[in-house]
Amino acid sequence: MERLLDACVGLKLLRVEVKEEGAFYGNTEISNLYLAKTSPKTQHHNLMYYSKTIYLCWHYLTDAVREGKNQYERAFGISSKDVFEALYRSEEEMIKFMYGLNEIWSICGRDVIAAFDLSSFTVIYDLGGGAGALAQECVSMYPSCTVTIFDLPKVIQTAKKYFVSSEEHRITFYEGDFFKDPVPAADLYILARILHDWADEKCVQLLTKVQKACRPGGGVLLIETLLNEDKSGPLESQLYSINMLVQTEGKERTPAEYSKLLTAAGFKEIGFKKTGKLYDAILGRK
Ligand code: SAM
Ligand code: ASE
Repeated sequence: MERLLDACVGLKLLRVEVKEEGAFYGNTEISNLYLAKTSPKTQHHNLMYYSKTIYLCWHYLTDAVREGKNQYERAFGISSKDVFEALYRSEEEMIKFMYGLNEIWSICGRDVIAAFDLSSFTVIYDLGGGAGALAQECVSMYPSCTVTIFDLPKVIQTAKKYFVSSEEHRITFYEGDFFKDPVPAADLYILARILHDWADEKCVQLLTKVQKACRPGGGVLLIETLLNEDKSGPLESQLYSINMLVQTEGKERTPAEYSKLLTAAGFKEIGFKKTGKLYDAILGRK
């Protein structure tokens, strides 16, 4: 126990005070903020997801590099072709994924929603909006908008049951598959951590559908972690890109790569905003 506690001091997760009676350990400020389960900025579920699911896929990194594909089959014995069928292999796994992904927005949700002035958009769809933390950020920042969370039926049902309060009248839900079903008309479509799940071809397919459904004067807001143009960094984005390799069909991209996808789908006036945190914002106009 002493060695474990001392290593945690080395990691700056704990602090130690050595007295005559013995060593006294306590949380550091950063542990109280991000690790304590009850903190409003807790990353507990996110880290548990890394430890229990993602870590197992990274174990097969050499295979992932050789084959250029995700490692669900080796890590979990799942041979499903569909990425989200594998990610949602049980209801429990789906809920853990949704909790984990939602938590980061308590740290950088405000930054990505405030990166561009979105006040002219009233009807907003959050495609693949999951547990709804960004939708909540949006309605609290822009008083005249409504946000519809568009996601797979079982995700929407879970979002309603565990995540979004029914008191929040400016958030509504839409059950669908954004590759197969029609996308309703709106002023703005938010796609947060959607394109990084998919290969270029599927991204253009989805963006083209969104561009066609988009009202005149409307746009699309991508929220992703941006790589430097020469891919020399940032380290977090490079590592997240490997995460996408071992877990999905996608990758993290540079501004030029996102421009190319948006342009191919017919979007114009593409703008980029680096937030200084993990996730950045990209706006394209119809
Ligand atoms: N936007 C959320 C965020 O950034 O926290 C969630 C991002 S998560 C990586 C991808 C989301 O896309 C999941 O909620 C997933 O259920 C949804 N999704 C995946 N395939 C989909 C499809 N074919 N139709 C609709 N939603 C889909
Ligand atoms: C995906 C995002 C993730 C698909 C699988 C994933 C993440 C982990 N596994 O689109 C990222 C979650 N982590 C953070 C810090 O946001």
